[in-house]
Amino acid sequence: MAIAHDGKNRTNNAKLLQWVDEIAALTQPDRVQWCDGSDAENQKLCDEMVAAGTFTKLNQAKRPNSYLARSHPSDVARVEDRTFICSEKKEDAGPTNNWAPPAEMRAQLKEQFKGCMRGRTMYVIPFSMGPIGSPIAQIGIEITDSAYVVVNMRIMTRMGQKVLDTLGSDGFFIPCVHSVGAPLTPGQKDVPWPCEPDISRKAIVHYPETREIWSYGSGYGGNALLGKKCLALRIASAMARDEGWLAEHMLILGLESPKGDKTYVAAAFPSACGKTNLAMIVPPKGFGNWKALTVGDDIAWIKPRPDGTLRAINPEAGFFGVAPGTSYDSNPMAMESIKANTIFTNVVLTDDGDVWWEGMGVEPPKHGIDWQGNDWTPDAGRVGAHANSRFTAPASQCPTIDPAWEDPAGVPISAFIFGGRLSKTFPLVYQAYDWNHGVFMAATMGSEATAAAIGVTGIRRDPFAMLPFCGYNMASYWNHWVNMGKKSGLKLPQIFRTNWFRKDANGKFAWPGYGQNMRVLKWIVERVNGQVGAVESPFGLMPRYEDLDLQGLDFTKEQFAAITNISRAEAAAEVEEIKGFFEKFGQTLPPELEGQRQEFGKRVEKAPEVWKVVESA
Ligand code: SAT
Ligand code: MN
Repeated sequence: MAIAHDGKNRTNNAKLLQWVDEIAALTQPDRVQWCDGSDAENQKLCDEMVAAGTFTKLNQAKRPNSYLARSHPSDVARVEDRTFICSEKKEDAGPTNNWAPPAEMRAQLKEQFKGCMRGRTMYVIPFSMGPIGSPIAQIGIEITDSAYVVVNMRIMTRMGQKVLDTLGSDGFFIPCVHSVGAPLTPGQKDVPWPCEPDISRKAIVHYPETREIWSYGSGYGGNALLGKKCLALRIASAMARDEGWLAEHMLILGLESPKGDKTYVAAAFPSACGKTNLAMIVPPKGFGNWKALTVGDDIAWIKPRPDGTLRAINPEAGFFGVAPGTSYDSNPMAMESIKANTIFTNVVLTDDGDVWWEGMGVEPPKHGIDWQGNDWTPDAGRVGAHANSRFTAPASQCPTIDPAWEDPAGVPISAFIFGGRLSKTFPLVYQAYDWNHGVFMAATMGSEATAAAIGVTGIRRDPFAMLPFCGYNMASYWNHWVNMGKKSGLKLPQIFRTNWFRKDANGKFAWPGYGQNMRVLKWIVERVNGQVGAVESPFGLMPRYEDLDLQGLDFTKEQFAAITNISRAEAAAEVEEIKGFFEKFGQTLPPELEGQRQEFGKRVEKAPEVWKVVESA
């Protein structure tokens, strides 16, 4: 029986039409709907999800046009063990990715996708990662049987008819197939959050060589909104390697000096380091007339342009942010961004139809409904919002969104910043001596392994914050970065490492963090523009006390010492740990990085037992 298509006439791209027919024939949905991205289409889907119990409409006075969804309790995060990079050769996926032979994986997926959309609608979502028509943007088409995915993709990407118009009759697109993987038998009633109950059958699969994505069994953002981590990082990183650009897990921030000069930086941090907060940083009171403007909070696509600049776009159009801990103290701009037109997933529903989460900075409601749909009170002995509960909000709603955030040409990047959460050893900020030293600093970044993880020493490395997102061999990715530094005519950004999380002798954070990080950003901007001093340390170039603008902050030289002193023994342990880490990559490790490790070792050897920045000044 022919499957009814709604909106098929929206494109004449023969390849696309044929592919959609093939997927429909395989998955057997009840009907196919081509999405146009209109308000009317979105409203209809939201209304249908409210009727089905997938969505709860929030109080329209408190959160206009906003909804709450609750996931299945088993479907709350990315599934890294079920995420695969299926390159033809195993070594091309590298030691840090799950690999499976592509032919085998294709055969398995074909079985799993057979009839998997029965009883459901198959949606065809044309989307652009990046401003439509930008030379840095890419078009993807996601097929999904989840209306939740459609309405989230509409916020997170530029979606709908305009994309099909730009694609034209023979444009290139990245095909992305997604199913929640829980087909309905005739007459069976659907559940609000269908997904594959058997974890071993979930599969988030990438074919980097043929630029395809197939995702089965999960409705969670990172597994289902395929434009984000799957396309914009895993597939795009492989494209970037082949085509000479960078697809990075980075925020993009514009810093405007009181004189009106603008410097753009891109920054990568592992999770739980306050990346979204930094992307929307508000400079502290009395801090001149510096302005910080947001271009993106998660992903940057960066291309060398003919004038030698590296220009970055935010491929996304929305924020998919973690709710718990987001408050007017930690991130006021995020709070402003989610006042309306927002989808919340797995937070607490209050009795007056609003949302709440731990760390929201307001009194908990006396009673609410928790993320699992149960009655909840603050004394329940369990959290109300899931730790990975999320908001999906349009980036345009951020009060500090940069005027150039949708500039198709992108913004010029002058500095890369890499960070981690490290309680000792690592200073507040340091600058690379040169490009390869910066690549080394980024390749070895990470956060402290928690004390609870027995047997794990020191640092959980998360190179470039790309560990779960690099679509090919991590060491080859490092080599791609090294190669970028060899290209002639490029105005290479300066590279920095930061650590907001160092603790003092009493175990207290030695740096106030949050908005005060603007002081470090200012030093970075002034370094880039050659306006401020630095001294050489074993780690890199570091500010002296007088180089850091500490006006209005009561921060003594002793406190400064607590975030900048370097213990030779601790630094030497780091040199050794990196050796073990690099060994995992065998022959694929770029020799430049082992060379950098040895240089670092020599600087450490020469250092006094306790290296102090003030004495070197
Ligand atoms: O888990 S997601 O990939 O959806 C979001 C994130 O990790 O930044
Ligand atoms: Mn991320």
